[in-house]
Amino acid sequence: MSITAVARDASLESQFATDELAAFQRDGFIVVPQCIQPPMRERMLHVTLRDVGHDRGPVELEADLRYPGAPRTRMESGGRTPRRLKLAHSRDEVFTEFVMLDGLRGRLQQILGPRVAMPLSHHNCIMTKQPHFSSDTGWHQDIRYWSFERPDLVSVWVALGREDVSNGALKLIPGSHVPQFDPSQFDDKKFFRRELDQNKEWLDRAIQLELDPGDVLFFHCRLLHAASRNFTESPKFSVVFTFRAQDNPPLPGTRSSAMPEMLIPPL
Ligand SMILES: O=C(O)CCC(=O)C(=O)O
Repeated sequence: MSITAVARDASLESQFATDELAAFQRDGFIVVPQCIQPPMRERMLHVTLRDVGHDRGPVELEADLRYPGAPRTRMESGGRTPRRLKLAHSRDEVFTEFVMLDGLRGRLQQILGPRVAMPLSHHNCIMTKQPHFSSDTGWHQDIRYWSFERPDLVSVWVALGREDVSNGALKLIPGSHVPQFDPSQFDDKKFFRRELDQNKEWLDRAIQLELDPGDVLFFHCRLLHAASRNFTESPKFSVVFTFRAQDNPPLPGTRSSAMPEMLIPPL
């Protein structure tokens, strides 16, 4: 299948066209090429390079998750390789500027309704894929460890550089945000089981995403996605935030309600 993508100068627009919104509802994702302009992307990259490798701010290490390809302990070679710089929003005001962009707020309001919030407890990170020590992420839905009244959140993924199969760009299964999968279709870590025939029907529909610097992917929290490790000699960086409708609050006493949220002023 071809990826539905916005073709105009998307950074100057604040809305999806009708067919673009329909594509998001149908596929569970849409890419807005060049959704942010180069100066904002460069500032995000500057913050990333300032913090990565300097143990600045909270970091998730590849060795902590031990996905295939990751160092098995923090002590071995590559054991300090970061996987995500957490709490991205607190690292620089450029991220508030990003969230306040008309082109982001307007599009999120079309998907989620007029009042939008950004939970700081999920994503809110700069994903990194480093040469040699990055890992493969299995097929999963982001909602698997999130707890909200409705499983209806949207994440926004900003490519700070080129992303393709060589450096571990996302793979997506269009339309997989719609069905109610049975829990038995997932393993004990809530990864979609590749060996089941009923799952293969879905896995056969997977597409490989390619993003250019400044492109923004909007994707639904139930969309099945995966990614390989980075096979190149250059790191890959992506900024990721998650949004919900204000009338879809986190369930009390869960990880999803453990941190404050940013309420986004309507456009
Ligand atoms: O870039 C990757 O490996 C996948 C990241 C991802 O899907 C996630 O953290 O939820």
